[in-house]
Amino acid sequence: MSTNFKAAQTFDGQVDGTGMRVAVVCGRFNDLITTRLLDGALAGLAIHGVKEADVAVSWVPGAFEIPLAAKTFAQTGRYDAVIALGAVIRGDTAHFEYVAGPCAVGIQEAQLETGVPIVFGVLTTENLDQALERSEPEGDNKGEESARTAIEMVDLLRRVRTG
Ligand code: INI
Repeated sequence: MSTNFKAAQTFDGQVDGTGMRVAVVCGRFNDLITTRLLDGALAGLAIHGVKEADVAVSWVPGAFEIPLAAKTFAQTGRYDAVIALGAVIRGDTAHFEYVAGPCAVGIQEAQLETGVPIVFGVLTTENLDQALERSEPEGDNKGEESARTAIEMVDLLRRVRTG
């Protein structure tokens, strides 16, 4: 007999986060952008049923610090998912490579090691305009997308773990 886990997944953004507890780790660097991502994530969680009291928001200096903070939240066992938000903008600094790559790799390692979904809601863009386009208050917003991803992954993993 096959089990259709796909039935639990949706492709139209309809996810249900009722009862889920979520930690959000947000980078302060480029906070013009990251506050927009945070607003999007909080709105997305609320729209999909996650209670404000079940959301913990924490700020870190920049994207480089996100993996450690996210992993620490995941290890507590108090959160079903962690959403990592940040903005790494290439501009004309070579620092980009040293921040964006380790941030992505660190987040992936942290979620694989802890078994807790940690969503990569970190924008990596060439310039500020691109970052603004991906953090629209009423349109395309990586934070809002990350909220849906977190809920979908929690739901999927629960179904897989309980058979
Ligand atoms: N941090 C970011 O979140 N985005 C950036 O674009 C960025 N740049 O370009 O330097 C950045 N640097 C800071 C870094 O994340 C650390 O906070 C810092 O190096 C201290 O560890």
